[in-house]
Amino acid sequence: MFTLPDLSYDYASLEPFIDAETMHIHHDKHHAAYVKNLNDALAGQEDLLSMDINDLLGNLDKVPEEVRTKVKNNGGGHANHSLFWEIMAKPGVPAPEGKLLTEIKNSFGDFPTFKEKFSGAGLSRFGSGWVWLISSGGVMEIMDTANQDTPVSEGKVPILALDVWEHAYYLKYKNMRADYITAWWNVVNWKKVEELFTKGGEKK
Ligand code: MN3
Repeated sequence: MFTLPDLSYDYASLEPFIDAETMHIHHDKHHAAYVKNLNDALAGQEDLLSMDINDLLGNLDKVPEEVRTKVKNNGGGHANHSLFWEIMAKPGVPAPEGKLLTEIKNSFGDFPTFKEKFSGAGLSRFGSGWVWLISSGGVMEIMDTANQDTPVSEGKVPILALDVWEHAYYLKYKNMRADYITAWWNVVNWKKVEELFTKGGEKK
């Protein structure tokens, strides 16, 4: 069985940038529903239910065809949100430094340019989806995906994730996705991003 992870901070911790009510609905309703639907789709298939979610998404060919789309969508929703909660924290985490900053500079020129490109990808993503900073074996790229599609399915290592579904921001920001993205940078947990970079995304 897949389970909904608790947040490692209070629902109100990301205020004023992301409001507590949005966090409650997003985590307790949306993410919980992805977990429930994923478990329902795989009911009785203990071998699949006991897999690591990222391994499952990287091996969708093991999933019976009749539930594959459901597993891709809801499993993606589970994995994507699990990462999203972790790469956010109470405002005030210092900007990246060290190897992570060096790699961002090597890949995008400088830190402000990286932020601009990442934000731009979030703004231009049509409809629902995600923006990612990928770092696989030292190669950094920004990508965006539709719906709950995840770069993990392509064997890539995401180290930063931004949810641009309307449910992530509509209560507070209405249709102003740009304002949400600008605010979101204040709650990025660069410590966690650095950890993910060091663990799987660093140049070998
Ligand atoms: Mn979401």
